[in-house]
Amino acid sequence: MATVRFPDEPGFTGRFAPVRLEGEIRGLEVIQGEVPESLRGTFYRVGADPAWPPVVPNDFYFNADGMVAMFRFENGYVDFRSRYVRTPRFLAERAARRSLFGAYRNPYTDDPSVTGISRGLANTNVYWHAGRLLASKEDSAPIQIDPDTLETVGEWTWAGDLASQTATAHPKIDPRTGELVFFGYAAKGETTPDIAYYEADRDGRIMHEAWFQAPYSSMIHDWAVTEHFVVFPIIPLTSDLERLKAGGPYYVWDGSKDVYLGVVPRRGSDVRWYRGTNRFASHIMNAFDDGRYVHIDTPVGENSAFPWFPDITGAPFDPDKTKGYLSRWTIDTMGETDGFTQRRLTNCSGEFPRTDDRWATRGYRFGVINLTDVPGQTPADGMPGFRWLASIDLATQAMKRRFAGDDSTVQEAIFVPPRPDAPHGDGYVMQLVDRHALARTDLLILDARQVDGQPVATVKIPIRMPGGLHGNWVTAEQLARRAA
Ligand code: V55
Ligand code: FE
Repeated sequence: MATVRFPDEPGFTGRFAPVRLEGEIRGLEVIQGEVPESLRGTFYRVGADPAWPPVVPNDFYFNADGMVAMFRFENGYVDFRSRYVRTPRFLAERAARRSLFGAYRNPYTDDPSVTGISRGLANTNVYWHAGRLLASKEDSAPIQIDPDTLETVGEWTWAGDLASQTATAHPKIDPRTGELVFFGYAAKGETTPDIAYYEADRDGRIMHEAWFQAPYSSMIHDWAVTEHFVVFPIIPLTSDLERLKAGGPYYVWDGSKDVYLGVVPRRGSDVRWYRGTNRFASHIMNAFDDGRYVHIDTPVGENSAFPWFPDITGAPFDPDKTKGYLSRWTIDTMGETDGFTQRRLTNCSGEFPRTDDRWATRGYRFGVINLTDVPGQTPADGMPGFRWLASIDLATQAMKRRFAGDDSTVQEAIFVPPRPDAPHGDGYVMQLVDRHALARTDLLILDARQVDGQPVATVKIPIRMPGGLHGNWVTAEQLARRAA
């Protein structure tokens, strides 16, 4: 009865088996190269790692507890820590030594003892703003954590000013102003079509709030922010309260619905919807505008890439249709029509696009992305997943690629500028590489101009780090300016 045992399902076995370990290693082993002494700061990332076996069958990692890991770079040393975010949900389940919360974002499947306790898992992103380190998931407010110890401080609602019930895990920081530009969807409760748009100033005070209604309720996982606009992509992973109450999936893929892009002027209160044919997109590499045209770079596929959200027609999941190709959407904000254009930028499918965030919201040239497919190349081990890191020069569309290696897959890469004023393109790309056959993880430090070359350094983490989602670099100077 008291046995802790994870289900014998693909999502919880082999390379996907939970690790659940919290710990510290001072001075990780560097197994290749040298860590530059000039690198001063911390790479924070979060993974979804279930603390307790799920109570529903075929659960998936979006519904698992957030495990934050940090890599602190100091004088050529790399110090590691990992710790679960102490969400109210984590603490309740820890006390009970079992899962009390049920299916993904479905409060109707919870143990009655946890009614009213936040379902947030803080498992999707960990970012820095106004001296605070925040772990976030899009169904709830973020959780502030201590940047040295990873201990949980508590829920952060912008000093109580967050009226939305949710806050995106993909806020953007405007590098010109230091403002945090963010939103909540399902902002009036699960499956509601309400969107709340916020801007917080560089000190973390909410200075702008505006409310909109989407054409239909859907996952709004990422969005675009430019100097003059914000854009909400409505992609038909749709939600429905009656289905949720009946125990159905939170999202289904509806291939009959159009895509909408809701464009709002920065700090504005009016939305204009642009419409396009059915397609899937999730993460945005970057976006920028010239006052009239808004350009958004994002991988675009035919169907949803998430196998655990079923097709509304019952059609089986088709991996070929999920392949996403980095593309540029362009919206004419002064045009007569309500359409937008799409131009494909690569013939390799991939996801987890990032740029150097010093160029977020503005015209930029370089990005990185993880690839699942490269035409003409089939890894000998046949393992699916993200097998390559690629850098792309958007001026020439030239790509540089590095294969992760046998039995290896890659997690999201981040850009690390060597100095605040370094030119665009200079610096490092850091990436965790899962070594499945060895049951460990490598942290690669790459030259951003030559991601296909020999790494600057390879740091060994002697454990697996499953469920990796997003992360960010925080400089030593930022860490020194933490909020009280
Ligand atoms: C995503 C991840 C989530 C989620 C919704 O990658 C979307 C997309 C880790 O949780 O709840
Ligand atoms: Fe994401």
